[in-house]
Amino acid sequence: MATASVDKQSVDPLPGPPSIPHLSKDFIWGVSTSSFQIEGATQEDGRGLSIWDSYGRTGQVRNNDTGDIACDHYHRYKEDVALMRTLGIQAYRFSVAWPRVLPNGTGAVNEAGLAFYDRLIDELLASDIEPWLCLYHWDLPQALEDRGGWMNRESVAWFTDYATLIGKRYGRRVKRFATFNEPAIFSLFSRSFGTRDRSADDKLNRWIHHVNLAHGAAVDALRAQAPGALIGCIHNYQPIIPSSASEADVKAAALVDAYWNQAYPDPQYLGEYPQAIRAGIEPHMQPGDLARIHRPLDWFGLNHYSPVYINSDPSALIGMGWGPKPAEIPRTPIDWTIEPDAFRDTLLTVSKRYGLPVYVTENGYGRGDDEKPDEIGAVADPGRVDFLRSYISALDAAVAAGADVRGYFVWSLLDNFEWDSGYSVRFGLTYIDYKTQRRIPKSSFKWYADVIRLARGLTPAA
Ligand code: GCO
Repeated sequence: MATASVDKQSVDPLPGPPSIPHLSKDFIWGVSTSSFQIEGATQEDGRGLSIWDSYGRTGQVRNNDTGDIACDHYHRYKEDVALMRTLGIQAYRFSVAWPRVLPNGTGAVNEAGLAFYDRLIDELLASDIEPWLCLYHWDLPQALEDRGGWMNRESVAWFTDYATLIGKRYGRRVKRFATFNEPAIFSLFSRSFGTRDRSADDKLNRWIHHVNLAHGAAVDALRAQAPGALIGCIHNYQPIIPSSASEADVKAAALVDAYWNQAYPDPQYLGEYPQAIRAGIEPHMQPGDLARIHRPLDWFGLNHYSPVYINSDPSALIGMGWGPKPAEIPRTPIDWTIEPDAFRDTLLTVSKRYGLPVYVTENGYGRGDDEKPDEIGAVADPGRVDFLRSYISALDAAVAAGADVRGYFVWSLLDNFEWDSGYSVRFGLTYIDYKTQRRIPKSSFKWYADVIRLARGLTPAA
């Protein structure tokens, strides 16, 4: 039986840098965050409610955690940008909270909300860090959910207005935009993925199509407002592995692959839905829709953690269940398998399939509540360092084998609100003491700073 690896709290010497002879000097190193997971200030300066504010009040998030304070980044963004400067990153990926700038999702604009992102963007630019702005990292305005959310085709128009506002306001200073973060994940999971409600399948198809249309329309809106901007979408693309060689498991895995990995990037980048889901999408398709979705893009964003093991469950949504993971594969403390070779293969797959420069917009290592400062106040996380080291080396191997990968962003700069797990799971290079909001860079922070300096031909910090 494999057991979850547990970090020692001692201050062992850090492992050396990864082997990256194939990465060019202008490879982009960064970190990623998202609005709801770090900002807090959910009831300040006119912000409207998001679906995650509502969900947090249903008792379904571990420990009843909410995003009300989170990392208090709304007030501490300067300190957080200073951390980024110390890291030496070239780019910072963040998202805008739609309900902060449009409290009702459409209509009246909240100037105070827009001004927050002005301050953040200006601080980044003054620090020589390129802002990478993602429009949607899951915090849909509750007011729009009340009107049917992504199930309503009007969502395409709502998202277009929002994209226009963002492009107009920030397009002179921001040159990198992503439309959505992991559309497959928020679709599958919020449409009861893995539950027994097969009747939800058609709703899922309708929802997917609307989000794809919203993506295409937002690309056009951003291009109109921010000429010369480089635009992409961010996908959570992982190998989907059948738990056994049985025909039913293999079939279930193939269908999950179509939904999880291809339902979004295929129409967005290639102009067609994967064969396996075409019939399901068809009833929601109107003439010209594929061309509306398939707008020219500049890059592909890949979020990758580990493969997904699937077996068949005919009664569940899209006929899948979570299959057992092979016992011999090592796991992170939150039980995600550590498989850097799968990362290398995925980079090769998406680079070849979509034919655009790939940026790894998320990769990282989660650990539970037992990650805390030791008696001298340091947070040693050798498990995270080993993980990042092996994944960055795998990235180099993918480049050596022909993948066009131009950047890598660690998830995440800070420990933060990890969706259903609340604050009980920590992904940061920086430890957050939620009682005091004190930020403590972990040993992985220093290690990553050294990796970046070495990669750029600079000497490591003392
Ligand atoms: C996702 C999101 C992040 C998560 C991270 C760790 O992939 O689910 O983009 O918001 O926090 O991936 O689970």
